[in-house]
Amino acid sequence: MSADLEKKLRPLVDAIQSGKKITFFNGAGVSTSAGIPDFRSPKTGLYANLAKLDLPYAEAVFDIDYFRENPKAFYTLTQELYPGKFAPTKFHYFVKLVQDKKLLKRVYTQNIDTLERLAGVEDEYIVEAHGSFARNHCIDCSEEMSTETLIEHMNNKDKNEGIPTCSACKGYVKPDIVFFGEGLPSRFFDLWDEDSDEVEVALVAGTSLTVYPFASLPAEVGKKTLRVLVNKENVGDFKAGKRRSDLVLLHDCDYVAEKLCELLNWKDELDAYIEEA
Ligand code: CNA
Repeated sequence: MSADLEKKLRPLVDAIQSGKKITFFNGAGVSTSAGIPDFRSPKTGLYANLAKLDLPYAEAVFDIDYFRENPKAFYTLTQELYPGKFAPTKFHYFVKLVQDKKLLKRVYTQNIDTLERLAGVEDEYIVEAHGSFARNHCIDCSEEMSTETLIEHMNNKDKNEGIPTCSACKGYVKPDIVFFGEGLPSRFFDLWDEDSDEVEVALVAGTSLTVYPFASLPAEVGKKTLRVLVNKENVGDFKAGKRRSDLVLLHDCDYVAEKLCELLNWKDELDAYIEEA
């Protein structure tokens, strides 16, 4: 490890060793090494690779008004991204290790891939700010559709071109992931009300901090909070509202998780979680 990174990590290592709890704020960058593309990385990001869907603009694939008119783009993409095809990364297992050390406060995640759950992080700690694929509802009458039925509809290309349709009203069915133009789950607001004053260490990882209201969370933590950014580029309030105590680590998420574990003497446990998976 470079001496520079080790020196930069020191305040975080000290905070963890003194028993401070970590609140994670995760984005798509924590899952790219699992093989799930993020949105905005140039060349590899989803938005750079949506040409085949013939969209009027890239974000339309996750826009509720566009979905009402043309659900096919979303379902074409969903075939590639559907949970079950991907395994958690080193970074996800680091979060689980923090939980098992009783040092986890919460994991706010923008991701819809459920990899925090798959790594073994418990429900009570997870806030899926942008929902997940776990449940599905009709966008017209709100009737629920089971995941098994949704997958059956998706796989049956002869019926409605594989687009899941409500048995009650024939409206389109969509997984409960939050689209542009939709509200976030109440759990996000309720828990942030409880947690925002109690964040000791804010570890923000793999996010461009461009989607609100999630993007504003790191700016809302108290002045005594140690804020850490692990990302390939400097973003959001780490750039616009930089605090003197901020740690900005412009590195790969898995790399930082591994180096942190080395400094904490947790490396064997991290490796064991990954081997057992
Ligand atoms: P984004 O806007 O694509 O930004 C990702 C950020 O992560 C960028 O700043 C990258 O530089 C950075 N990055 C990428 N790979 C790594 C890495 N290995 N190590 C460190 N940094 C890395 O994604 P956001 O999460 O900020 O945007 C919010 C959207 C993305 C949410 O609504 C998500 O639902 C949505 N999304 C989720 C997934 C998923 O569930 N895995 C995948 C793609 C998009």
